[in-house]
Amino acid sequence: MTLQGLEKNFGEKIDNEVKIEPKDWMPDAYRKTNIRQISQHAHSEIVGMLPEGNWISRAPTLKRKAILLAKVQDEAGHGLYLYSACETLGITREETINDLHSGKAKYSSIFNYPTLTWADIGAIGWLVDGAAIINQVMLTRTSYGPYARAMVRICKEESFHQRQGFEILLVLSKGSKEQKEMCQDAINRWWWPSLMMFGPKDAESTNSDQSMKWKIKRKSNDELRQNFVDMIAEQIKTLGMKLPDDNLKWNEERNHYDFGEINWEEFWNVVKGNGPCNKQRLDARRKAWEEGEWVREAAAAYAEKRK
Ligand code: BYC
Repeated sequence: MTLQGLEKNFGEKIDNEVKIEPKDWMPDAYRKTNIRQISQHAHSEIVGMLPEGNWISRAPTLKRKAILLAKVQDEAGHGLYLYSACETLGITREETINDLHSGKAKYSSIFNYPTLTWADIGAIGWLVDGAAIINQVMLTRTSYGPYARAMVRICKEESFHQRQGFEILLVLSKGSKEQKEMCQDAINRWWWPSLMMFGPKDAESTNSDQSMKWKIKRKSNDELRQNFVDMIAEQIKTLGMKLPDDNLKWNEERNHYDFGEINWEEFWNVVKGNGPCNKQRLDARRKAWEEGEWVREAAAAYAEKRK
């Protein structure tokens, strides 16, 4: 088939909501965009294990520890589904991981902030997983088949994560004066970085237009951010806490909450590698990779022996 014919076929599949599968012809740029986004997503899942993993040994009860352990393991699983989806596009897992370690590939800005108290674990579950769900429910309908299917399972697990985070904060919000303060303080610190998870404003988003045409993305960064604000502004009422934004107000005409301006300088600073924990996070991932070499070797030798 001619290149023109292949492009026409591809375009028709996108128009008719037929998923693109690994062996289908696809434009090079479509493949590259998916590799970029899926690998960044995979990296975010495994780097995201670090701030929460930091609290496994200090969870306040055995039950809390067991729940947190399960959640952090879920994130590793999400990373695995996504690295596998990425491999179907013709890049090896090693290449993808090397790009993370060399600093070439990005991962979500949110994981470059520290977890200072137990309430941060609640705030991450509620706000960070909450933001992730809003973004990922959209991605269950993304046009690349393996990515869409990975998202279905991930979203189910994220819903549980969000509820466990909210429940941690609910308990703290009904506790002692110190616990209430801890809860409010965690919300204050995680609110704005959570809004940044959706990426730059639409006007400054370099990839959105093309990704929307290819139906990789179905909603813009600002649309998803607004959905998130509308959801959280209601949920926080149950906690009896406040979001740290004096401009947050229901807008009758728009049928949405208005909210204040994000500190974009801070966002880009973190994305460029200068956030509070960027160095610590990458160092931890590189160390884990080096120390896990014998496990990879043993697994490969075992697989070879069973052939
Ligand atoms: N942080 O053109 P734009 C989780 C980059 S993990 C860092 O709008 P796009 C969880 C962007 O990559 C949640 N960089 O980009 C895990 C681009 O740079 P490049 C992770 C960001 O791709 C453990 C540039 O800025 N979720 O759920 O159209 C525990 C311009 O942006 C960020 C995903 O990864 C950021 N926040 O849209 C708990 C979802 N935002 O690549 C929870 C999948 C933007 O051109 N990803 N950049 O050099 C997406 O949906 C999209 O990639 C984004 C950005 C909406 C994030």
